[in-house]
Amino acid sequence: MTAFWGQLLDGTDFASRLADAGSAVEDALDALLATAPLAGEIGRPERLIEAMRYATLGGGKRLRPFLLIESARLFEATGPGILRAAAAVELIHCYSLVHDDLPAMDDDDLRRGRPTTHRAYDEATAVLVGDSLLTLAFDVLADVGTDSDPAVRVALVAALARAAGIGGMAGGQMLDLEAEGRFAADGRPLALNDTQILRLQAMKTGALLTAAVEMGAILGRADRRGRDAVRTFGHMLGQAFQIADDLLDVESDAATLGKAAGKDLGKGKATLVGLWGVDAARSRLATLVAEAEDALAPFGEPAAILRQAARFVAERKN
Ligand code: GRG
Repeated sequence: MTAFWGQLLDGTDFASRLADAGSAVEDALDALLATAPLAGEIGRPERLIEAMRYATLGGGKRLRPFLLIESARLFEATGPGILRAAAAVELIHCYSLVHDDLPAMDDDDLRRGRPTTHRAYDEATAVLVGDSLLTLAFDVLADVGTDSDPAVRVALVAALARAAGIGGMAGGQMLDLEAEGRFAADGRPLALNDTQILRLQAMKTGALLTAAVEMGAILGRADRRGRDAVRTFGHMLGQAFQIADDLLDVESDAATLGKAAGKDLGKGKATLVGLWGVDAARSRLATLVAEAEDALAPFGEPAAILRQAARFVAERKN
């Protein structure tokens, strides 16, 4: 951890800092997904742990862990708990991708440039992979190795639970499925207005990104103002991330994205790009990046890397 932290402090450019965070989190995830059971566990079935590793290791931008690490750094947090919390957020993200790809949800064959977990294994295993990644995330946060202060551990658990559950990601996914018209008598997509789309996306995508920066602030014992400032940043970043994602779905291809492209239109999915058109969505994206950067103004230069993250989110190609 100390070596990693020193490396991170030395890094000057965004890409190398993102890569360093990604490889440190990869190592942390690798250790958490070891085959040997933890104290209190009876056993780790070989097929399940292998599929969990497949779903988690060796892919993805690791954006959420990066945000957590950089937020923790902004608030001068130190210690191994930062990487553990970063890994916990990525475990939740990976679970959501595995379940989202299932035939009962988005029914996708490709994720992170390779077969989705239910294609590489089977549906029942993929359901259990998601369940086990979700559970492991909270196990990691609850463990004393994450922070010696139980109040901090509880605050981390609460922030992640609220972001991932009924009022956040899982709830947003429900709204998304409803918007596709799945539960409508005529099966037709619902015509959502922009307020409804923003709410759906804030829950489905924004909540976890916001939790990542908030958890960094919790580890750094930030005061209420600091925590609110990074939450505002996360909220703007989440909107920007989703608009960029929707633009990529329209303008990119599966080879670049590592997942299917053009799906939103095919399903009549409610997106701001669909509602406003590409040009207006692009202009809103630029405004959101500026708003995300503004939210960090009180922190000055130490927040430069998070401001760059907002630009990265808007300009990314996958
Ligand atoms: C199944 C509970 C449940 C929730 C699913 C995350 C999610 C909610 C759905 C994924 C589908 C999707 C494309 C959502 C839009 C934004 C998103 C989360 C994209 C994937 O995140 P990236 O680009 O992925 O950070 P990598 O692979 O880089 O980690």
